[in-house]
This record gives sequence, C-alpha cells and structure tokens, in this order.
Amino acid sequence: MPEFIEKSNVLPTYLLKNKAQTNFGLYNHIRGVNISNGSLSNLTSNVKAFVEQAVSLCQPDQVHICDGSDMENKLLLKQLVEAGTIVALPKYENCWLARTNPGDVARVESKTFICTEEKHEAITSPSEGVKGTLGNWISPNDMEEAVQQRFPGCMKGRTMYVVPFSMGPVGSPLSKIGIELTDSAYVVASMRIMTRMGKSVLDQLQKCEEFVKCLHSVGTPASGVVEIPSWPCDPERTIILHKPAENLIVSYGSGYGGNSLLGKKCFALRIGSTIAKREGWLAEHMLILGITNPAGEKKYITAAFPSACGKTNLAMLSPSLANYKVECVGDDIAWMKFDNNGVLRAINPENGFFGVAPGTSMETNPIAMNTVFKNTLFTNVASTSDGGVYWEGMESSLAPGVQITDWLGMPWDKNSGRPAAHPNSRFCTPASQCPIIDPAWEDPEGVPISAILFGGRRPAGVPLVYEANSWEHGVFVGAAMRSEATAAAEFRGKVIMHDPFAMRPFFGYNFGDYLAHWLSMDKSGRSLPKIFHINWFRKASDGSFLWPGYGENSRVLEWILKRVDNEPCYVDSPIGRMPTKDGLNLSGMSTQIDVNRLFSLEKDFWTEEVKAISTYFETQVGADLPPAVNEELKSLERRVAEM
Ligand code: GTP
Ligand code: SPV
Ligand code: MN
Repeated sequence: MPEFIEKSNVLPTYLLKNKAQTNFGLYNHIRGVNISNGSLSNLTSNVKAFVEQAVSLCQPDQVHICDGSDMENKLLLKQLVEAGTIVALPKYENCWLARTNPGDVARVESKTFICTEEKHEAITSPSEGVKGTLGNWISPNDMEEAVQQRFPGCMKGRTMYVVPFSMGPVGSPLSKIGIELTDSAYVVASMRIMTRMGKSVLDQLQKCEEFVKCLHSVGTPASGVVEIPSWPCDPERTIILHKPAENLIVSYGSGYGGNSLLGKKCFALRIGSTIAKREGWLAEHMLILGITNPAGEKKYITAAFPSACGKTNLAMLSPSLANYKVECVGDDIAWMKFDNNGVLRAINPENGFFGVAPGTSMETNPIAMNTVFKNTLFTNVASTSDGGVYWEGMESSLAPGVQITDWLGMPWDKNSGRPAAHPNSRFCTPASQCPIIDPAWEDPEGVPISAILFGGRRPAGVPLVYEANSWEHGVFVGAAMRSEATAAAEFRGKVIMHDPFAMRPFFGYNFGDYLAHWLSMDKSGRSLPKIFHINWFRKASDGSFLWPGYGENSRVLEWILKRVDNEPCYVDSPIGRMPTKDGLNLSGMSTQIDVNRLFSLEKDFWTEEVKAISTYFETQVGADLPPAVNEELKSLERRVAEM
C-alpha cells in the first residue's frame, strides 16, 4: 500500500476536521501550502485527507480547488497560452490547439499496471516462455516503490489542481465520482470538457462520500531537464498504476489522452470494470447510439471496436438509407446494467468526445465536423495560416492560398512526405454540441439496449456482418476479436492483434474472470441483447476496401434491427448467422459492391483463424478460460472442419 494513501486511511476523521477548522478563517492553506482558489471547507474529510497526503508527497507551490466555472476556465486557458502549451484558433469560437512533446502522443499500454495482492486477480497466467498480453500486474510493494521513485517533490514550482468530476450525470444512480489531482492545466481544461466537473460534484460528495482517487503528474525527467517547457513530461519513466482494492489511480510522466485524463480509460474502464464486477454490471469500451427506422420505431445499440476502428464514426452516422435516423448517446465508453425488468440499460459516463481527427471530414463524418469548431481543444493536429486546423481528410475544405503548419510546428505541404497531423491527433469537444445528440443521452436511468456489436479491422477473411447463435456464442465472438494495430497505442505496423472485447488495454482484472462475468449476465427474466460481429475493413486484392463504410453502414444496422425483431432474414453459416441473399438492402448504392467477396467464407482462412484463437486461448488465458467459451471454440472448430 503506498504510504501516502495508507496514512490518509488511518487518520481519524475528527483530527482532520479539527485541523481544517483551525486553518479555515485564519489562512486558507493545506499542510503549509497556499490554496489559491476554492476553500477547504467545501471538501469532505475524505477528500481533504487525500489532498493533504498528495500535497505532502508532491510538494506543489499552491493548490487550486476547481469550481468548473467559465471564469476559471478562461484563466486556465490564458495561463496555457502564456506557457506556450496552446495557441488560439481565431478562425473558430473558443477553439485551441495544443502541441505535445513528440515523445508523448498516445496511450502507453506497456507502462500500464494493475496492482493487486495476488497476481492472478489482475491477469491470466500465460504458458511458460510466452509473454502475457492481457495486462500487466504490479505488486503493492513495487507500486509503492514506483510512486516513491517518481512523486516526492514532483510538483515543486507547480500548481496542484483538485479536479472533482462525475462519470455520468451528477446524481444518477449509475454515476460515480472521482477526484483528480494534477499539475497540468491542460488536463483540467480537458477534464472540464470530458466529464461533469466542478462545484456540483463537491456538493454531491457531501451526500455520497465515495470517490475514486486519481493522482496525476506530468513529471520531470530524472536529469531535471524539461526538454520542451510548454509540454513537460517524462516519457522514460511514464507509469500508469491502478489499485482496484482502494479505488486508486496513480499516473506519472504523460500529459496525453488516456494517460492523463484519468476519468476515461483508467477510471471508466479499468477501475470501472472492477467495480462493475463487484456490483454486477458491465463497464465497456463501447459507443451507444439510437436508431429510428422509417416506421418510427427506435432502438439503441452498443458497439465495441478497438481504438481508432470506427466507434466515433458509427456513433455519429449519417444514414445513407432514406428515413433512418441515428442519434448519439456516447462514442467510447458504456456502463451497462440490467434493470429490475430485466432490460439492459446503458449510460455514457463521459461528457465529451476525445475523437481521432485524421479521416474526419464533411464526406465521412459531417456530424463530427459540425460539432468540433467551437469550444474545442485540439491536440497535435496541423494549423492553417487563417487561424484554423487541418488534418488528413480535410483537403476539400482547405481555402486556396492557405499555408499549413504541421503538428510539429514545421511548414508543411502535400509533397512533404509526412502527415500534417499526427495519426493519433484528437479533438476534445463537448458532447452537448453534437447536432444529433440523443434526447435521452443524460437520462439517469440509461437507455435500453437491443443489440451489442463487436468488430475490428480485418483486411482478410472476415465477412461484413454475422450474428452470434446465442449469448454464449456472442461472448466467444467477443473473446476471439482480432484487429489490425492503429496509431492510438504504441504499436507499430499493420499486425493483426488479438483484442478481446476491444478491452485488451483496459481490463481491470483477470480476463478469464471477465469472461465468466459476461457469461453470468444470462439469468432468467432478462432480455439479453443479440450479439453481432461486423467488419467494415475487408479489402479486395488490390488493397481497396470492399465496403464503402461510413453512412452506408446504415444498411448493416438495418439488417441488425430486423434480426432484433426476429425477422427470418438470415442463413446459418459455420461462423454464425449471415444475411440471406436479399437480406441486406443494397439498393441505390452508388458504388458496385462485390457481395460474394464481401461475405465469402474460406475454409483455409477459418481453419487458420480457429488455430490462432485456440493458441491464443491456450497460451494467454489457459486454465482461466471458462469451459463454456472453450466449448464454443470446439464447436466452431467442428463446423469449420465440415465446411
Ligand atoms: P478511439 O477514440 O481511439 O477509441 O477510436 P474510434 O473507435 O472512435 O475510431 P474512429 O471512429 O475515430 O475511427 C478511426 C478511423 O477509422 C477514422 O480515421 C476513420 O477514417 C476510420 N473509419 C471509421 N469508420 C470507417 C468505415 O466505416 N470505413 C472505413 N474504411 N474507415 C472507417
Ligand atoms: C482510445 O485509444 O481508445 C481512445 C483515446 O479513446 S485515449 O483516451 O487516449 O485512450
Ligand atoms: Mn477509445
């Protein structure tokens, strides 16, 4: 147990209260450090204790308790401009561009750890000589050591911000609260967009004491030399630690995305999945959308695709099919729980979109384009001489004569031979600005889910869509997911990686137990959503996509909705249920579709696929694999053998 947390847990409450009372009114400080904004008296004793311990450890120059107000935000943005961290984008209203240290541009899965007493609680046991890929474990002692090697004095000369935030609408029975302590004003400004942040959360904490402790520092390299003062970080010693037993997250060395906006992957997925396991619900890397058919019937679906594989795009779909309407509830994370009527209900715990910029365009995602040009913090995109932004895909909206500066701050043109925007550059924008935000997106009860989609980038072999035969088969399909690596993580090259449930980087506990938890959802009296697998990314022999994707994906959603209504528009195949010959509506498509290739199932491919899944289960999951999932594998193997 890290010493600074242990202390906070053993300090008697009356002592803390007395201390605060002595301080308050005379001078507003905590452990001798001045509080530059906010008042200690607004913090519950638990929060106060957490802040005190972190102040002792990190030794900031001052403490700023965030209230989430406009004025506070303006002040922070001004400071960020003065520090050179962001620049204004005068072409738009209240938009800003941050350029990071080029060594700090994505999540770092290899430096992310789950801390439990027993290794087996956190991760599966790979076979001898095999490197585990389903998460990293750290012992409590090693975590303590990692903290002590990095955090003492790490905020000297800096401000520690106290960021109270709610994942989910403040006060919803499905929501959870966190307190992030950070030395990055960029993180504060981003958290204000991505979560409900500020005073209302402190008020809510007076009613429910529980919160997830999040400690974050961008750090300083061991040499003491900050290479790029506008973006301090310490890539060499970056580490992201999670201790589920204490609802504790400690992150050091990176200011980027999922490494530093601790409400997102660290809380809503890793710690969230452990809370969900305990409380009997699901915390998943899934978008949530509502779709209304021409008859006016509305259903909600969720979909899990790995990072940079199309969640934001699907969540904001503009259907090419006439008289269909898609509305967005969330683009990255779903918290789902069966209600008393046996209906699975989902909330989006986030308040904004941290979306991949490159590839977003008026042609592919006009809804996102109509969302992001006000009140948005861009990171690592290119900028234009008329005060705007630019990235790959925006070619058609570029005004003539405009000069481009790339994400590194260098002059750029299309002959530069490198991308203008970093492939993992992002927009951070309020969800409420999305023109198709669902009317129920903040419903405290969540929206009812009819279907769950799994998918990934599969250039070969995997058809456009198929349906699982049962809940167990669906859990197997999720467990067997694979996808081509993207720039959202530190991996290089186009290798096909296993990414079960699109959660490989985000499991908070043993993957075998996670599968068992999914299987346990199948209880009598519940209406289980149907499960599907989709692949927008199958390629022809010339390397082009066989399916145009984006708005045309509405055709696949239509088939899925028909299947949810039990229409007999499917045929059985060895891998699951596929659309009948005229089951998928392809009428009026502008491009010629090679339907046969798009849906073809090849015995050789699937024999290899079964082998790969089997090896993966054996070497990575081993004895932790629930028998029901293994049986699904065996019956797929038999069906493929008979192909
Ligand atoms: P994270 O935010 O990292 O979790 O990513 P995401 O799953 O939300 O991915 P996103 O929707 O941002 O898509 C990533 C990239 O996939 C974009 O650059 C798109 O161009 C591309 N993409 C999305 N949908 C489609 C599609 O239907 N077809 C094709 N070919 N590409 C797509
Ligand atoms: C992802 O990688 O899945 C993201 C971006 O959504 S980050 O918040 O950096 O994890
Ligand atoms: Mn994501």
